[in-house]
Amino acid sequence: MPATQSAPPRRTAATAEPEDPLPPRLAHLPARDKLERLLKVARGKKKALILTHDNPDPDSLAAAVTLAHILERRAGMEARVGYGGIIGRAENVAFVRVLRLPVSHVSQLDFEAYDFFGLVDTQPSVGNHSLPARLRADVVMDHHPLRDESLQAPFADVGGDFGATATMLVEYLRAARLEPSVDVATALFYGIKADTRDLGRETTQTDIDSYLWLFPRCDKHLLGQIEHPEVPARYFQLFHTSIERAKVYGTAIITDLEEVYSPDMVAEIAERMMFLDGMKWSLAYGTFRNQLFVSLRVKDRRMNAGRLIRETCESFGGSSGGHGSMAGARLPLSGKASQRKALKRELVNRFLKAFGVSEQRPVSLLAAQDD
Ligand SMILES: [Mn+2]
Repeated sequence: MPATQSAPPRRTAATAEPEDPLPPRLAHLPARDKLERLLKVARGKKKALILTHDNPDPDSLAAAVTLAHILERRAGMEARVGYGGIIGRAENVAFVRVLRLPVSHVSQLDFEAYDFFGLVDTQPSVGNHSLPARLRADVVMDHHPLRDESLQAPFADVGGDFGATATMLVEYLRAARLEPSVDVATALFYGIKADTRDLGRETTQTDIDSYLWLFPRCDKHLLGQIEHPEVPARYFQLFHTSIERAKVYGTAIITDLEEVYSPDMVAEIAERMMFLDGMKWSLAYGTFRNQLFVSLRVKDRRMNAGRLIRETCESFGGSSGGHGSMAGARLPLSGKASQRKALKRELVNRFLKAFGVSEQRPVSLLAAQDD
């Protein structure tokens, strides 16, 4: 991705004090150099809090736990991992339980007790994390496309050729000559596996190298417990609802899930619906705690799901993020039921237009004909 390499970091007069220069872009430096810079930024700090994005996925959790581990072992800090939202998908619940990952909900943490903050698999300006606005992230590590604001962090390793943030952390681990525990190795392995869908989606050679390095170090039995978890009855109930409500518009499938028991179910269903024959677009949305969660999947390689969702949802407020083939947004919902309904209708219309199928008559998935 040379696009992230060429332009020097933007700086304004206000941020250009000589004692506080913006750090260089790190994505393409050798891991040893990046590690050295990381440890330099951590020097003199005592307690680190590493945050995942809200409603964290395995990639985010594995990366956060590994960064905390590196800071403890190589920077002599005390480090904890926190997350906002909920861990909802059955696989992700099993992931945290089976691997006994030391992660805490932000409601259990006192931000004042820390003097060092990290964000992984997200960036300060993305908005899908729980770092209070008054606090600055000291470290940002994320494989998603760089947001310029991230360069204001003392240490920002963002972008680069990685299908998962876990892949980036494997490089740091190796540069630090740290041998991960079986639990951490399994977490990283599953993080890469899940984010790249078994190395079949937006995967680079670095992901494959990390995956192979982790393979002999991880516990396949535990992995099996994570990948094939027991699920609650409401999981099937929600799937039932989603199949009943899904509508096909030519090459797009759109699913209104109403209330969901966990925001990441929206992503799971968008993903599953994409499997329908002939689909190029899958959009699912559902409400959780007064927010509308939107998830988009795109098969067309020329399209960028992250950009599309940002452009489509921007004016609704809230936050959005994503990359080539997958993206998500969460929008604040307020007002009366009729206003919420109108917002959803407007949202769907915008997407139909973006998909180029606004002229198509919708067909219920249950009535759709196979070719
Ligand atoms: Mn990720």
